Amino acid sequence: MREQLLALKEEVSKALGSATTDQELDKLRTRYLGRKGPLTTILRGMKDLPEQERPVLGNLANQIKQELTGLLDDRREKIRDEERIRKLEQEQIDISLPGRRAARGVYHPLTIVTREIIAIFQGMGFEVVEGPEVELDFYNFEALNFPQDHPARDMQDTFYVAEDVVLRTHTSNVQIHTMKARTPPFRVIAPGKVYRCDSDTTHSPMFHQVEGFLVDRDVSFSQLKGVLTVFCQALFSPDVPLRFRPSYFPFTEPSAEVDIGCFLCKGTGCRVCSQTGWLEILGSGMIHPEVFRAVGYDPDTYTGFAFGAGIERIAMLKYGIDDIRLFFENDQRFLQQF
Ligand code: 2NM
Repeated sequence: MREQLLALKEEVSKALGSATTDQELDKLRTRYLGRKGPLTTILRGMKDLPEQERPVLGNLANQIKQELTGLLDDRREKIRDEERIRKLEQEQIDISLPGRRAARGVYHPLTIVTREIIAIFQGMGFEVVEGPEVELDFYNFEALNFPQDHPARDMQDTFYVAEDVVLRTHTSNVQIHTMKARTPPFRVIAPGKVYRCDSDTTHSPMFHQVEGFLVDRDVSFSQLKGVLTVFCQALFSPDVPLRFRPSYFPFTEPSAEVDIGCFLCKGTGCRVCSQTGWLEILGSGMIHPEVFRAVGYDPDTYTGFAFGAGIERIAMLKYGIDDIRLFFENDQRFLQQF
């Protein structure tokens, strides 16, 4: 039995040495040290031994069982260490590899155009002022000399929030706030979001405008022409053809729209300029005396001019974009082009 035990120890030690996985070790444990294994059988056979041999062999058997259990645990530990090292080596990070470049953002075309417009007017001494997009009827219509029954006030054209609260339909509300809060002279531009019930390839229910105005004593129409001429030349080109065409707005008198020569057909007439050879860029005029009265200014003391332009329209003309909705879909293939 002693030889049997020693041979078993030898056999198991060898088998353990060649095991390479946790699962193999589990199998060996069941096979040799389990309830149906040879060691258990030997230990069970102890009772048939002569009395004086029992303690010695019993001791040996228990000692071998302990040794083998220890060996098994050591082997398991070693396999796990090796596995861990193998994994660490496999997962090693090559810090010499070039990194993946972070995607670089670009400015939205409307941001580019808005900033360009702002910079041009800042160059002529205008300051930027912002105002609320949710506005009282007074600031959006009443103070701007829109009659009670003006079609722009129609629910078909204006988003109403309440009976006398609207989403502003132009940024002229900023002019009213500014005039009420300050004393002339001043020159201000108001860029921002505006809202109208309208939606097709050239109209969006939310779009952007920049309006500007200048108030002082003895402001003349030729000063309006000078400022808007400088603006158009800076925005488009120094030799862009310009035309001031009589128009009508409730808040200005006289009023004029500013056209530039169509840069696509050079004035001969095409689809973009509807065969006129001209593109409408700005609305403008001398501030109406009624607007001054509404903000508490004496129209015999103060004079001024104002103007407004749609930023999407200018961006569409500048970049040759034919659908306004492209600005608001945020398709990277579109946005990355500017
Ligand atoms: C335009 C065209 C013409 C305008 C007028 C005023 C105010 F408040 F001073 F009367 N603000 N903006 C104006 C004038 C706006 O946009 C097409």
